[in-house]
Amino acid sequence: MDQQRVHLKDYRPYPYDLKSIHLFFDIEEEWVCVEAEIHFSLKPQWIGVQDLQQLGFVLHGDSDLELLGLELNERPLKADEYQYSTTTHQLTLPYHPGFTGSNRLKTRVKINPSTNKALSGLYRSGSLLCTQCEAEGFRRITFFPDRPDVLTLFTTTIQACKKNFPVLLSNGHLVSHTEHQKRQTVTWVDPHPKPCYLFALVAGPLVALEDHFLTRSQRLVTLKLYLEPENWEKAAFSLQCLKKAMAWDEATYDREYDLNVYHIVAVNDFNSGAMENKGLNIFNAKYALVNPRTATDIDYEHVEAVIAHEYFHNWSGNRVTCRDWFQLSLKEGLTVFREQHYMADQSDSGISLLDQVHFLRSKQFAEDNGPLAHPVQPDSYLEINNFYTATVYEKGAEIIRMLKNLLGWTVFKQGMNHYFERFDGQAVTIDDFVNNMAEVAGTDLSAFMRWYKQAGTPELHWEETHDPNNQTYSLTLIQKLKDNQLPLHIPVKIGLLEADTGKTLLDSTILELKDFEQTFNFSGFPKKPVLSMLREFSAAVQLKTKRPLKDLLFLLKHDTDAFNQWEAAQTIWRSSWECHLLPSSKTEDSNIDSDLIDEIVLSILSSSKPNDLKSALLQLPHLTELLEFKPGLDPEHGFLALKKLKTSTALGNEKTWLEIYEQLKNKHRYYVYDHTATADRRLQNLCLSHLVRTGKTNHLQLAFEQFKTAKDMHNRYSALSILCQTESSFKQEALDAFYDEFSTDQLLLNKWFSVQATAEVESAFQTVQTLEKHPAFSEQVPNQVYALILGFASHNSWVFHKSHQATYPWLRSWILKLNALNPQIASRLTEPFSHWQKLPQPLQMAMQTELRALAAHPSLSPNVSELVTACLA
Ligand code: HT7
Ligand code: ZN
Repeated sequence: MDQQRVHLKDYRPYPYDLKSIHLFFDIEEEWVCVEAEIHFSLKPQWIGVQDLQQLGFVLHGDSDLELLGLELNERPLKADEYQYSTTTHQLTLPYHPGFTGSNRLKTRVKINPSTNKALSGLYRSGSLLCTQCEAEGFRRITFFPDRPDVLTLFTTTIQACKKNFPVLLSNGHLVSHTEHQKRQTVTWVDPHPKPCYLFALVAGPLVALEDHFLTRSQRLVTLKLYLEPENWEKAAFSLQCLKKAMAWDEATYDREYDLNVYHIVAVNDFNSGAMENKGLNIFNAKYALVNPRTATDIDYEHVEAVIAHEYFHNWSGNRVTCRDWFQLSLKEGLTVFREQHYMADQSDSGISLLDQVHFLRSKQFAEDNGPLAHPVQPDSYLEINNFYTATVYEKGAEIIRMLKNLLGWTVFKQGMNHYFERFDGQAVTIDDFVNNMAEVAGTDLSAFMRWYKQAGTPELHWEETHDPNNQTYSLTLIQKLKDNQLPLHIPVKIGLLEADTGKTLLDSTILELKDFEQTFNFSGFPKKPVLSMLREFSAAVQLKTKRPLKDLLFLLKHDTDAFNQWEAAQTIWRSSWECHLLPSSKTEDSNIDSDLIDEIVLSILSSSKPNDLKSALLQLPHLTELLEFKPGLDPEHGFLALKKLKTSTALGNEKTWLEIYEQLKNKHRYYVYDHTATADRRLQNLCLSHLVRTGKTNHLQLAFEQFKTAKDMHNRYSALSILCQTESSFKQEALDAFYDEFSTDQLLLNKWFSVQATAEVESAFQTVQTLEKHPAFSEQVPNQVYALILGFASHNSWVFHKSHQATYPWLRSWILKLNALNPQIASRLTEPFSHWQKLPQPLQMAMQTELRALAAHPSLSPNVSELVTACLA
């Protein structure tokens, strides 16, 4: 089917009010019959407008719906009383004067969840049936106006065999449960009007862990995490996180939960991370199920963040929702921001900001700088599922953080409260959000609004002058944007330090850059101070002005701002990598020799900084990030230079790495997920990875020992992944042992695939090709495809490009395989081909060949087609 492009400018309000929908699901083994009873009437404001004849009652559907019956106000409709388009799958009831009153449309359709491999709509995951309706999955369940601005009250009745489907869930409160012979029937009522993308249903053999939360207005909420019985021991942490997030949202944003129940279900087959369906979140098991035996610190952190994220959506997304999908960042950017705010509040080391900036720069900046760049609010799309991007999510969150920086927390919070109260129960726009903030703050945010509309990462340059006679320091800030773009409103937080001592001369101050160029003057500076720039990464910009090495070393040592320390360290690592890249040419920073690097490493390790900050400062950039800085560089050269840097860093401080490793190794007797313990483990394993990079057998032995003796998965998996970066015999032994012990655990099996796919060793591609035929691997399980196929193509740049003659066609064949099965996953797999402009020849040409071959494919899904077309444009 030729899917039509959707344009923001074409938005028209929906002419009908939907008072309610009552859904009846009759679940059988091979099919599900869905009956929907919709109460509708023409909105009063449409009565009297001229083209009433064009105001048919339009419902979306899908090719997989088998229409069994259609009744309007109890009367079956004849074939000529409605229109059904076999291309758009829309069902239209032509306008009738009776539509101004109250009407009841009843539809009956049959669907088959077992053949639904796209995992959108109602589908089977093992022995469970579950739904995913965002963005446009509800139309695969029943005919309905599947657009976020159509809100209605949902009642859901489900009937199924008790034995196969002992648990039957939907949104809201359970109001009835009856049993008849082998079948049972339940009815759920959701008292809050919602768009259909928030509808959910789950049926199957699940067990539940239960807890309670008392809201600040004394409402007792029952919390339940439903999971398959074999995962029972992985449930507790998520509920703890949920309670913490609920309390935090009350304390920080005055947001209280609004139902008597909050249900979460963990499923194995899921296209993304989790879904915020009202009162019934559905989670990819990876983001809900952890325990020390099976999960790493990163897994725990992800669970904490995703549980909070989905919970926060209850207000930012569910109570106040989006008018149309062009407003996606209204809920996603805002909710990522709230999640990041929450995560930052969990510890005081500031490390979560560094992880956040690292992710933004490596993922979103790259996206913004390539053929898939798009504004946070795009003007048009072909397939909305392609817009669940780092730009909409992460840049969207950065925009909110900038707004907070500009307004200050107190005013920002007033604005948020006003937004939630004013728009409660409505479907609104990003403009509504920003205008509301401007109104509350009494300020003009029109230039700020451009952040949403202009694609690309702004460049920030600066020039400084010092006049000792007048004792003034002047800073000129310059923003550079794409051609024809208008200047953005950018909050630039700076500090000034005394050059001799590092003492603070000017505390953190926000400079508001609104023009292309602005100069800010500071008086009372007899000597030139050292600038601490863009503190806390106060704006999502690329810092372009190069700093001399002496400034970087100064900031690393003296700046109190963690971002500036980290930025200085990253710049030093990059320069050092460049020196290894061009050993003979004299660069400005050719004095970054290995002795200096060793000194820097030693000074960080022996400083009093917290262990997580030490680890972040000492983390060498990944090859993919470095390649972004050097367009046209052969990845092979980049890889070899990085390898030299890694080896010299490892050897230069071998004794210290070992000492710290030994100190930390036995520091924690039991696994606890807390700030100190995770920081210690981060540094411990960083030391281990350096030790193993020396190539010495005794250090390999250490890693193997850690693998064998660690009681928790974090240290176990860290050792395994370190070993996998080598060709030692320990590697295979460890991999085999891991498989033998954990192959029955879906999540650990994914780790086993991923650790091999991402290992930067010559044999990685052959290994991946062997693993894709492994009996435990299934292309129908998104987590496995992400772990093995995307793990290799997007996180193993060296081998992926090195063996391009084989790997590029291989990726194309995977995209096509998934294209037929699950187009959302297929489009995710296309992403590695979007970086071709950064590559040298002949890699560029080879990637273009694959993109053209994809474009020529006769049955390409809109998902893949949209990305391929953009890449080739
Ligand atoms: N709001 C959710 C988005 C989502 C999704 C989108 C497309 C296809 C499948 C999906 N599953 C979940 C998740 C979130 O951001 O909270
Ligand atoms: Zn979200």
